[in-house]
Amino acid sequence: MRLERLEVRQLSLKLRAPFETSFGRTTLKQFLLVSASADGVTGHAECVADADPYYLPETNVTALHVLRDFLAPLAFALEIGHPRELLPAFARVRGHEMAKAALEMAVWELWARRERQPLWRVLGGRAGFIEAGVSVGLQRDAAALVEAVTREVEAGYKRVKIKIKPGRDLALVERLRRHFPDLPLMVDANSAYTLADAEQLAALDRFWLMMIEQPLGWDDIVDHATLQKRLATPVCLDESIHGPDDARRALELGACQILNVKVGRVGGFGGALAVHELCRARSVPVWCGGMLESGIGRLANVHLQTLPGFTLPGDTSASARYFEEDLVDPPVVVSPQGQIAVPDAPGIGHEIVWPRVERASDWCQTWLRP
Ligand code: OSB
Ligand code: MG
Repeated sequence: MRLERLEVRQLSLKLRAPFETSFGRTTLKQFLLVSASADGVTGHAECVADADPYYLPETNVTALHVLRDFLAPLAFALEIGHPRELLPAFARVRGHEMAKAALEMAVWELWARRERQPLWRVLGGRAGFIEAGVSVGLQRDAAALVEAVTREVEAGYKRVKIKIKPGRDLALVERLRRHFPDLPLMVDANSAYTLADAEQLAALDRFWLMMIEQPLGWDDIVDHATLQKRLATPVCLDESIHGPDDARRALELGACQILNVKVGRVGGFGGALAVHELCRARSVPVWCGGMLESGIGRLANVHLQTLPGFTLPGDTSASARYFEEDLVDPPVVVSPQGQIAVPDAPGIGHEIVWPRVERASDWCQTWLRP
């Protein structure tokens, strides 16, 4: 298969409510949508870069630059025997995993549609359901947090993650634990602490959390290893892991006991499959993170989580938590039992509603194979 045409557009979708983490507050979800065409079939994927470099260094502008000037020419030159070949073909480009992933995932989606198979099948997963978890942003105060978590538990979510940062941690967790003693609960700090906070973080041990996600530096695995030795609570890495080599090094150092896999952070499905394999071989649990994706990226995450190593519920929740009107029809919904049905139609498996995509588009560029 040879790619004939690539289309990249930027979309802006208003979030129903601001999402706040230790690194900032998002009110508008602004992202690139990549469409790859060959043999009269088109595949689509969402880029998880943001407008700003506050989670990781890539932005929509760097992703556009790297896609247009480096990745698109490499992809057009490739005779594609399987989508697994994309990531190795991009190897000369260092970093820029989110840009790589967007193009690579669009080719996987195209591949699945061409074979008339759901994405889960070409990825090697299974049909059925996945367990949905939810990520609750920083709230105004403890009462608002209890209210927000109550709403999610009542909606059926089986695992709740809350965002924390210095000064908004122990007391909130303590309060939540009083209301929900048995709830599978975890916290995500998005790199808001340093090793100097080790004692404060160790105080979380008495709340039997499932894990603490990325407490220290966004690019660190050494300090996390030091911290993990001082904590009973498992550390989970997110920001620091950009592929199987990072995962292997982090596990060898003892920097974490659990890994968050975000396809966009590890260069695409090829990277995600490799991290998944590595962790499975070592019996290290993985789960699928989220980046406030629209239905297009959200469904890609649903399919990925049908792989056997995804033994913990991820951060994939219902479209309606974030968007008034999603770009896919039907939207992603969560059952009262806290599950999401895995679609069986080709590709991501739900229809993309193009008039909505057009309405949300800021601009669109088309590149043809030279
Ligand atoms: O650290 O997992 C994170 C959102 C944006 C950037 C980073 C993170 C998150 C989330 C939200 O936690 C997960 C979601 O619901 O998509
Ligand atoms: Mg995280």
